[in-house]
Amino acid sequence: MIEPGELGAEGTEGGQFLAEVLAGLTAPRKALSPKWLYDARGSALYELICGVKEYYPARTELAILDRHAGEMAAEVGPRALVFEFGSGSGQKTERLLSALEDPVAYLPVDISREALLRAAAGLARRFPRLDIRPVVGDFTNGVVLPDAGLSSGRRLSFFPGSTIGNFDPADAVSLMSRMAAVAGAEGALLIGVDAPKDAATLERAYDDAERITAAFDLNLLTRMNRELGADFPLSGFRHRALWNGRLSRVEMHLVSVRDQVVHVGGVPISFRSGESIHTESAYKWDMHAFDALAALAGWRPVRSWADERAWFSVRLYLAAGGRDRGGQLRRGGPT
Ligand code: AVI
Repeated sequence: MIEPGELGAEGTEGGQFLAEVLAGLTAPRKALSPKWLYDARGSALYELICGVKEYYPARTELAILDRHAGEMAAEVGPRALVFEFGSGSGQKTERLLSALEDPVAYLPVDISREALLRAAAGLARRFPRLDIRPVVGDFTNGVVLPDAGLSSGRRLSFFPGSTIGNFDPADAVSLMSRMAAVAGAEGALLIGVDAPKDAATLERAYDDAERITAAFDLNLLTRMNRELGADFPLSGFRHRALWNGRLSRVEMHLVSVRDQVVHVGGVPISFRSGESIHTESAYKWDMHAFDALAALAGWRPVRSWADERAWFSVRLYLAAGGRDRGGQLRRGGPT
């Protein structure tokens, strides 16, 4: 098995978790980055969420890939170098790699070492001739890929799962700009984007009846207790999902059920009853608005594939100013 590379000090978790938690919980509106939801148990719970009936994004995107991966691969061309920020379960990557013509390498980057190794091992069994170079690190903080010595066709940034929705718009532009820099002049971006829909469907998707999403959210308290010596009582908080139509996002919150004081790293943090920690936003993007967002990051739309209800789309962009497969400069909008 491939040993994963590590990012430098900038990318290690170390004291960064404590520093971010203290900053987030002493702010006027308590909030934490959703990236901390993904320890080993959090990653495993997220995989379970992808199977619950209320959580439509995962299966809808997989169906789009099943149906259209061949067309996506034809647009990307042969000998692609695929990099993926966040490695997920590898299921969607498997669909893409199977369709691509003679891909040269796959470089997944993930903050969770366990999830990264599991996904990379599965893909290595499935694609024994593919050069797989996993990197443990925080792609929200800057990443240099270990791609020395690799010559390839297009560099393709694969970002499925509507994970882009977990970034505020300005951060989403920064992240897609970073992808554009890594992908280079002939680069491509294939990205999963979830669209706005009725509030009830969205809130159920993030608060399923089996309470798996609640366990995923509450696991952040368990993680802080274990890794930071915090003393959050699990019974003192409940999970809540709400659709914020004004900002076009579903928000996850851990709501304090009473007035209480919790300690993190010896620092007392007071909660009023009903006060919450905002643990995740999942922005739902109108497709035209998303194309405009991607343009700010240097990407021009080429083509997109959606389900019948247009609930979710997988969108292909090329580096603005780059060339299409026929060697011609492309200026048009999406087909
Ligand atoms: C990883 N990400 C795209 C998921 C989402 O839909 O925002 C995380 C998630 N949170 C709750 N359910 C799923």
